[in-house]
Amino acid sequence: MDRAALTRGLREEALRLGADTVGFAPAVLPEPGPDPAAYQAWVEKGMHGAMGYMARAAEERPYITRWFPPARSVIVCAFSTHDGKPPPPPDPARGRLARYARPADYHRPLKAKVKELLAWYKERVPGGRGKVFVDSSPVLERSYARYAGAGWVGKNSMLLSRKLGSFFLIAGAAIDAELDYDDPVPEHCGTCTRCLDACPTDAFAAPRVLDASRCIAYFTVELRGAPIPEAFREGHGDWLFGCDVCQDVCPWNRFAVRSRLLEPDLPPALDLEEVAALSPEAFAERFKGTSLERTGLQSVVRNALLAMGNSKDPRYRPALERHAAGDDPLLAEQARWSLGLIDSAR
Ligand code: B12
Repeated sequence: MDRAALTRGLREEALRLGADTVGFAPAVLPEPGPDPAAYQAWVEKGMHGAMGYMARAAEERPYITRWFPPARSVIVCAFSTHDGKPPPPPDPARGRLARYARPADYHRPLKAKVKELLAWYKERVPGGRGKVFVDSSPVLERSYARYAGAGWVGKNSMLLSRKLGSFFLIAGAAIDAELDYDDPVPEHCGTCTRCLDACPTDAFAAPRVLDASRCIAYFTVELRGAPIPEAFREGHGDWLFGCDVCQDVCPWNRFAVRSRLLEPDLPPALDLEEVAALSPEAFAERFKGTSLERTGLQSVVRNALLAMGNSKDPRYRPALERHAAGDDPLLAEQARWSLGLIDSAR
């Protein structure tokens, strides 16, 4: 199969499988671009916080051939996570979930789709090899996605496209054949700084540079077994899992396309009292197969107790007092802090 036919076939197959966008980049870029240096600086400044795995693969991550040496091309697919509805209005009874966390955990379904694409490739190219990545592999996905023309890196560091906005996930594969490559798309943020201005914890060190150690998404999803630092607690508002503030304010997200693949399993916001009262068994049952399951009960309850405090609503006193007197010191400390905030608002 010649290169043009292979490229065309892979594109058609990826779209048939449910990708909203597909693009192709060379595995070894003709010119290095800003990405390896930006990544190195990010790690050296400790912006990865407690995500030790981000620092461990620091030299390898920007170069996909270190992860899969036979790689010649990178196939990048984007899958929308938008349900076509606006964000929920504020409700003191509930804590919000980021959009990507509402469907079933995306790792498995997206990996399955890209594996099907790889199977298509292997059928057409006997002896062809490839390797799938979805989030957790040491691959700098947004960098390859940008070179594959799937979007530009917005000031909020999200990959953004005119077609999809930024509410999409990336999944792809490195393969050992040459393809016809897409051109990167120009940047369309212009003078807009809405995302930088809106971040409640001031997490952007500069446009395109997110200090994860200040980000609500990092605290609520990745920071496990530890308290959320006090300096950032009030900025958290009602986020229970992830955060979409820097995307919700982005004008390009007015054009977000409804997902064809990822239907929400969870509502946009959850009842805080219900979450704070979950037993390990009830948590396992309620959130089985969702992204919340990975983060675990303790973190999700910690986040709910913080959201209760930030609501400053005295209705939460009984739930908070229960945790303040409970035997988990992490949750007890968060509950005491939240009670203090509620008391100070009286
Ligand atoms: C660690 C991680 C996080 C961390 C840190 C995020 C961050 N901004 O670095 C935390 C936990 C905070 C996080 C949060 C979220 N994440 Co996350 N995360 C990752 C992960 C695993 C690695 C990202 C990484 O390498 N960060 C290091 C920084 C330095 O790299 P980078 O942000 O990708 O930026 C590169 C380019 O932008 C490039 N660059 C290009 N041009 C330019 C120009 C200049 C001037 C500069 C300086 C840099 C630059 O520089 C960097 C190096 O290449 C990726 C999956 C993956 N394997 O790549 C998902 C990923 C980035 N996350 C994703 C998502 C969906 C989210 C959230 C939206 C979830 C949520 N709603 O809560 C938030 C968004 C926060 C945000 N504004 O970025 C998606 C993003 C999809 C998209 N449309 O961009 C990814 C790709 C997962 C996936 N497979 O879909 N995430």
